[in-house]
Amino acid sequence: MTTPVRALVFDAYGTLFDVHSVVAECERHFPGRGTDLSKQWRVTQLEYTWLRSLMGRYEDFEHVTGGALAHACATLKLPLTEAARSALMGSYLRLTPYPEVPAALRSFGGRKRAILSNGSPRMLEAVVDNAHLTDAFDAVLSVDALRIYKPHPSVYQLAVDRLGVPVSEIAFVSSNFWDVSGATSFGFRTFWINRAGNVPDPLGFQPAAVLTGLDQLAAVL
Ligand code: LAC
Repeated sequence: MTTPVRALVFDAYGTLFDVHSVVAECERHFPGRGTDLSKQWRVTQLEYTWLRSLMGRYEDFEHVTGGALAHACATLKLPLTEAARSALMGSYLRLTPYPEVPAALRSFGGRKRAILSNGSPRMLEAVVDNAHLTDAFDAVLSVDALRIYKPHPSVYQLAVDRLGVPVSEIAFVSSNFWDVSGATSFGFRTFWINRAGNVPDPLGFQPAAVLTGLDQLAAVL
């Protein structure tokens, strides 16, 4: 018999909130290039989290996200004015949740629910509050307390420590396969929300289940 799941821990960006909801704002400043910029921005943002963690040179996610935006624009030869920079960074605080997310978060009975994210506390508070989801979580946990990014094992341990629930009773949910890999390696039971039909990375770790939306999770716990 599998151990019951007493707590659910969710990744934020790309899992609950659509990072590509910035496309419209990107498009407003750089017509025809919104999708390219959004993709390049996200990929660079993640690379910088890994680089900074490996170098032991933590700067918070807002700093990383701003640097990634500047580099993505330079790479794509898009002139980034201060006004565009400010508007695009602001749009990151208002990312929209995926459509099924608000109702799904309320379908898990009495289980604890937490966010565990690379986001800075300020960014997470803003995005959760803007989506009217503050009441949907028992805790919003940021790597900022540790000054290192996912998938360092200490980040996943933070959820165990803060929730006071054993590793074996926590389900970790992410759309980012590298995050699923890190969480599985750490010891969590993991669920991959693969909305985009992505190919799993061959890192040697498999989730307990692959779902195409958060609304499918309650049925498999
Ligand atoms: C997060 C990034 C990894 O929310 O999406 O932690």
